[in-house]
Amino acid sequence: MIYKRSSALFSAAQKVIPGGVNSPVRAFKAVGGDPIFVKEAKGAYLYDEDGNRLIDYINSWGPMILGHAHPAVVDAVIDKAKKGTSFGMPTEIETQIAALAVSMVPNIDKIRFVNSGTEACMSAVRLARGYTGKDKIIKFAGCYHGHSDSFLIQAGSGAVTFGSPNSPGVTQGTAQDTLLARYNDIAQVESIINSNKDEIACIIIEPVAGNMGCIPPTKSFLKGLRALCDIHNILLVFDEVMTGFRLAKGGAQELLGVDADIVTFGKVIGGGLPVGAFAAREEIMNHLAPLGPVYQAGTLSGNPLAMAAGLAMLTELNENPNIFKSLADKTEYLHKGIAKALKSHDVTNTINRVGSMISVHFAKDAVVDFDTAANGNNDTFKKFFHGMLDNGIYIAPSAFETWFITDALTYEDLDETIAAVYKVAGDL
Ligand code: HOZ
Repeated sequence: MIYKRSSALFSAAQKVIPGGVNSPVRAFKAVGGDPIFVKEAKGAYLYDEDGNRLIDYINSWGPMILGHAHPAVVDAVIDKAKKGTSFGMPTEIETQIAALAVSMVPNIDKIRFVNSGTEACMSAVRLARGYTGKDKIIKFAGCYHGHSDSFLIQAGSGAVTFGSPNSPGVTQGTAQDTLLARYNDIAQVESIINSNKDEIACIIIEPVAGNMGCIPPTKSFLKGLRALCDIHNILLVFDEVMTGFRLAKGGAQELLGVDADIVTFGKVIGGGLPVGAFAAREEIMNHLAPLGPVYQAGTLSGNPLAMAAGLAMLTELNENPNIFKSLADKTEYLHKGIAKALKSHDVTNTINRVGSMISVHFAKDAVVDFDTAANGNNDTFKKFFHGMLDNGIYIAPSAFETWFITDALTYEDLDETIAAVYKVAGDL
């Protein structure tokens, strides 16, 4: 494929934007080459600035669960835009989407909208600290909860891809309040809690990890966390930025049958516009200003265009609950096809999948935490990435990311993807 115009646009971008991108994960630094500039997208396909059509497995890193430019979402945004784009005053649609979200997700009575998953997680931790009166938090190596200071400690996603899991600029004082544990290792979490008695406000976790590639929790791990939180008066925060409204109507809480105290959202909840949210039981949420003392705010929070997109998206999902099963079926089909194709060429791999999230780890052993994810062969990943791209398939340009399946993908698209893996596997 030819990427002449993309490369020219990238050169121009680098002169005025650091690294030419507004979020590091978009750069191709981990795989080599220049990032591809998108012209437009529709359904399961991206169309780049050079006129190539690509089957999209990033889907804006998760939000486009119905495919790009879904008519219900686009129409809702256009309609709203004609009536004004921001007021900094309450609007009825905020209550409509809040009521719908609260009805779909277990264990939440109230929800507050913000502008990104980063803001949602940052605010959730402040709320947990304000509610419990404790300072420390536990996070897991390889989990990524956005780029706010408390979370850039052994962070996944772009932070690990670009070699700054502990970013400069995060003060020692902030870092010391974030305690680090291994994903899927309940004994280690228990020992950290015992060494920090009555100091831990919350445990924050991606209930299905998606920022070190996809890593499912073991059956007992999340239940073990719930039990420890109950015993030690710690709040369990599920970062459902990726899993929310994707794995089930009620997200990972519903799919995995474990209750969280605070849940954060991003991606799908905004239908592709900048939306995040955090939610909890009433007694916790009432600690937020203006009702309570924990301050959190935003001029563009609950923005009418963003709320219109989110409401249209959640309405579609709510009215078509079979969609989650259909997405999972497509993902399983893809999993089986890719596994067969890689096996046909004896390529070492481990494929992890939960619902409509899937990752191919080029690792020999089970991938259950950050260390086992990092054991994957990055050279193989690079070749795989570029081979797939040459065959019109766009996956994330890093081994530490998840593929997101969209409802717009047909079984023909999946077959085209699997056929590409057969072609590429011979060169891995
Ligand atoms: N969680 C997303 C990637 N894993 C974030 C995307 C971004 O940082 O741009």
